[in-house]
Amino acid sequence: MSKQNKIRNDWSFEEVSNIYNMDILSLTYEAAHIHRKWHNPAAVQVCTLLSIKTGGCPEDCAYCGQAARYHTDIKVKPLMDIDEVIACAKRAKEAGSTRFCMAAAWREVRDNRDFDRVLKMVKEVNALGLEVCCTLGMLTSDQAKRLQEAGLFAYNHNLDSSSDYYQEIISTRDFDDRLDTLECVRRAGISICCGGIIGLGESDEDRIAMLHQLATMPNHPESVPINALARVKGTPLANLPKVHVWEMIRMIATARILMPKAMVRLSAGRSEMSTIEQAWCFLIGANSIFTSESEELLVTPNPKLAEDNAMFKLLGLHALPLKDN
Ligand code: SAM
Ligand code: DTB
Ligand code: SF4
Repeated sequence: MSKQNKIRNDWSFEEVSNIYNMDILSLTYEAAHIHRKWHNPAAVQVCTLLSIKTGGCPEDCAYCGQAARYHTDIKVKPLMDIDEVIACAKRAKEAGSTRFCMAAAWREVRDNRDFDRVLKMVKEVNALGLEVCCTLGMLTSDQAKRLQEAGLFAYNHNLDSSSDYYQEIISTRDFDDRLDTLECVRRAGISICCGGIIGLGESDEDRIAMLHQLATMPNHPESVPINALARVKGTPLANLPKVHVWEMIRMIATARILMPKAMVRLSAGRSEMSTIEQAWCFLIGANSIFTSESEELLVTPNPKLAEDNAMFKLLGLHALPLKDN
């Protein structure tokens, strides 16, 4: 059993690989042990996700149902009104969420009236006492600063995959663009939410490389979402095989061991997982889920609120309460 009592940023590729490749029961035991040392294992943060601008995105991310160039069944929706968003955030808070994440299908933020509207949304959601998170694509340092001043708590911008595999999945931007945005976010003093997706056809080495990159950042991301590919009809990856739950478990457990303090979020993929499978994820270190009123994450299915509440009750979990500030 590792005696990990401190945060490390100097993991070698080989160390990460050795953890990732442990036999599943030893990995489970080790990750569960570390999880219990750093977190209350009964507390799971509930984050509400809202797609504030849906579809019509100019990027070509091969996994994404919102890319304009693929023929998906998704309806394009313009940027939502502030009032609607705030009403949704209030309901989310009442339902036990402590984090509200607004996602826009944009390649990058532009300095226009839409951004001004998003800044107002951030301000108002922050005033509700929720952790407010956005994922809006690429940012400049000035835009990151304006978001921070409006009260943004966290910004989600995933590595998605290894730097090598990234170019197989996206051609309209490169991996370094992702890193540049993350740097702007960090410098603006915003908390970082950064993880990735598995099931894109990548190898185990790609997964290990992505985890290695996250775990060797000078400061670990405070939040690490692990997504299983949600296969969207019409996208180039629609016919790939379903991600097996053991693969999610391996990713989550390794992330938990490498980045003990981070919130590890069991993100896309839950609707295809049983309660027992999700329970295993909570056991080995996942301590957050995404919910949404629409029963869709952004454009793919997600469990119903009532199902999640029943699962929490059955597993003896509770929603992580708001921190007293
Ligand atoms: N447009 C912004 C961007 O790409 O950064 C924000 C929204 S995007 C939906 C946020 C993240 O969701 C992506 O980086 C990706 O990791 C994840 N994601 C998108 N589509 C997915 C899918 N079909 N299955 C699993 N994860 C997905
Ligand atoms: C993240 O890593 N996962 C969430 C959140 N960040 C924005 C979104 C997942 C999207 C899943 C597919 C969809 O519904 O479009
Ligand atoms: Fe656009 Fe984001 Fe989807 Fe890529 S993942 S196509 S940037 S919405």
